[in-house]
Amino acid sequence: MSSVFDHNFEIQWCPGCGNFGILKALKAALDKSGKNPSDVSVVSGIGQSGKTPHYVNTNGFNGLHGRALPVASGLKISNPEQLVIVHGGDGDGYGEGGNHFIHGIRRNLDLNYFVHNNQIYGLTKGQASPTSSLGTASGIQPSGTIMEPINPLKLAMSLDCGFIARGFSGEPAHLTELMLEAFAYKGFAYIDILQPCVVFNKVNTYSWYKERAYKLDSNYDFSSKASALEKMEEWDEQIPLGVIYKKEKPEYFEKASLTNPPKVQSSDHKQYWNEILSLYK
Ligand SMILES: Cc1ncc(C[n+]2csc(CCOP(=O)(O)OP(=O)(O)O)c2C)c(N)n1
Ligand code: SF4
Ligand SMILES: [Mg+2]
Repeated sequence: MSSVFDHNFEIQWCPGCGNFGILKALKAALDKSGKNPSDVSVVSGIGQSGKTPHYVNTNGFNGLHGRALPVASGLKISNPEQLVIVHGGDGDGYGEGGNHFIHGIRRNLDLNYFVHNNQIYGLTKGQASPTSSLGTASGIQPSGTIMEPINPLKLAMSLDCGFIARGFSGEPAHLTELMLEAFAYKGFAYIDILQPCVVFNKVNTYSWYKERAYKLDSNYDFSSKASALEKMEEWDEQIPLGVIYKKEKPEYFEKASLTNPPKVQSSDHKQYWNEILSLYK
């Protein structure tokens, strides 16, 4: 089915890559959101996930490795009406950009942060990433990584992130619903998306995730910190999919207006636009 969010760029991901399921879910969520392409900005860093803005017909920015969140924050502050969606990778978002993940959660702008977690550095040919399991063998660590993986959901929880979810690219319809819930959430909405890399991660495959992944049902209480922490510990035998923790909290603009309105909103910055552009001609 065609979508106004389709883009004609040739897709450079390997056949069977989990990123296709994420792209499908994203376009379906955008279609369902009722937004026009000009109302949406997709921002990324570097990596296979970083290619996402090229494949969707919205405003787009593909910047430096790990630096998507600062760009997206500036964009949102200067244009609060935009729906801003940030795509990162497990290396990009939890390694090189880990600091921005922490402070992005603290700032609590109304951003959507979707991390393509394939537990490997895909673009640079398979080095261990911050979420690679202990012992993951790679070309530069043939006998396996000796670093413990981080649990990104628990990291987000420790910072009291108000929306923490986990999706799976092998379940695009379910992922679409999670993305829509993230769009509707006022504040920093974070989804860690399990994304098989069929070339460099031969352990965490579609079938490995399918054997373990299950969807949280309507009886699950996502407002309970204790239940959320319990779910976030699940991994080796079963992996929960869905909104794991959610709570309302004041987002950036509400907090800012308690003190002073952000400068960028109160000044007529458009008058400087041509002057700034002329510097780059
Ligand atoms: C500051 C910086 N460090 C390292 C690199 C090299 N580099 C490019 S992509 C990448 C790994 C990307 O891994 P991940 O974020 O997990 O994305 P994936 O390709 O797996 O989607 C690295 C290390 C870079 N471009 N910039
Ligand atoms: S190397 Fe892995 S993550 Fe990159 S496009 Fe291929 S399958 Fe996808
Ligand atoms: Mg990766």
